[in-house]
Amino acid sequence: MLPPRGTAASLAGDPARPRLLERYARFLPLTSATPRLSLGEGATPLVHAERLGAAWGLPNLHLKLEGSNPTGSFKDRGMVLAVAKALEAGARSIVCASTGNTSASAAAYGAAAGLEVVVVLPAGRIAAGKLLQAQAAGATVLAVRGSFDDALVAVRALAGQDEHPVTLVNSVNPFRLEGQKTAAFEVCDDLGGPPDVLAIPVGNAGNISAYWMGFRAYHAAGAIDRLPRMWGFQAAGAAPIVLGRPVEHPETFATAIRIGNPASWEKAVAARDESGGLIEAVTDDEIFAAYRDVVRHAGIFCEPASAASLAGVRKLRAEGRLDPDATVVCVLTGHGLKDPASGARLAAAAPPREAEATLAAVTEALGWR
Ligand code: AN7
Repeated sequence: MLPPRGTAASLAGDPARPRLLERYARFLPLTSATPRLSLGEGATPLVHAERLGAAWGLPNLHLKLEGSNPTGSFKDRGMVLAVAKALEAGARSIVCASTGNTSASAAAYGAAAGLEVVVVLPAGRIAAGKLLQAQAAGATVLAVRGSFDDALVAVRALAGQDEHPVTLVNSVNPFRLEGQKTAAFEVCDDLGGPPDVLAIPVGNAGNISAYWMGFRAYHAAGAIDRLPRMWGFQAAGAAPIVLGRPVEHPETFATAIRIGNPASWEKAVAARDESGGLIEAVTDDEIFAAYRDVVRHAGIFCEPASAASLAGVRKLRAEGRLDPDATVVCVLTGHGLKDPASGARLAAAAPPREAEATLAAVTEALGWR
């Protein structure tokens, strides 16, 4: 027998790895009635990518590995809080639109909390691993004919009706950004201060807004004495903020950021302007090259959208717009295993060689003799 709805998963007490909600409790809107839900999100690695950085002329290049979260993306930081607050409010159902990762995260945290989960996805445009995650966790998957932007309009309406109360857990839910801002705290804690540049992919524009909230909160609390510049990167075929107008038919192989009308548009522009930063576009070819090179030269397999942050930093460094001594953190937002079809494009360059299982045949196949 399953325990009743609302009994949430939590971490066994390892003081070296506190729950995200407890580690940063003083910065989060928690009450004594908020369940301390956890699947082990947060405390993700910050890796100094020395070989990749040296190749790009950036010796202080660091990668924030958000693919190390429980469902393989940064979405878990915000989802844990959004679902905990939904439980606190007595919700029974949650719903989201998604390009894939939000739905995977909502499905997992909703399952742990015993909630009904409905995910609305643009049909045929979700990376295979993400779709499978939502299905495996028992979410109701609704594939709509349209874009992510169309799906978001639909779920906002669904969450606004009274007949079947349902909590919206897209990033228009304020608890999502509150949870996601914890990544900025971790970056500062691990570096011993803020980076000079925080580079991040931009889709619905929630994450860049959340990081900026986090840096400002840490600054206001005296935990850091200056603020980083926020550098956001959109895919060239889905770059509404760069163009200054919505894109009706966004297109990029980085499906996570195939978004034409971001919900957090104004917040992202404010993060850019208040930090003295920028939001620019990178082409699919530039994204693919970074996606390939970060796994080849840093051993980190991220998903294509994540590599937009790297592609942008590489391009701006090559254009002489980034000081070589700068401390740069690129946020790698999701794990490479989520998108096997894109991974197959990397694998195609290195097909397996076949050989009999003998020393002679194996050395021959390797070309070692
Ligand atoms: C890997 O899952 O929008 O700018 O519905 O999955 O905060 O939207 C995902 C976005 C970057 C962009 N990297 O972040 C969704 C969704 C990855 C992502 C982004 C997403 P936002």
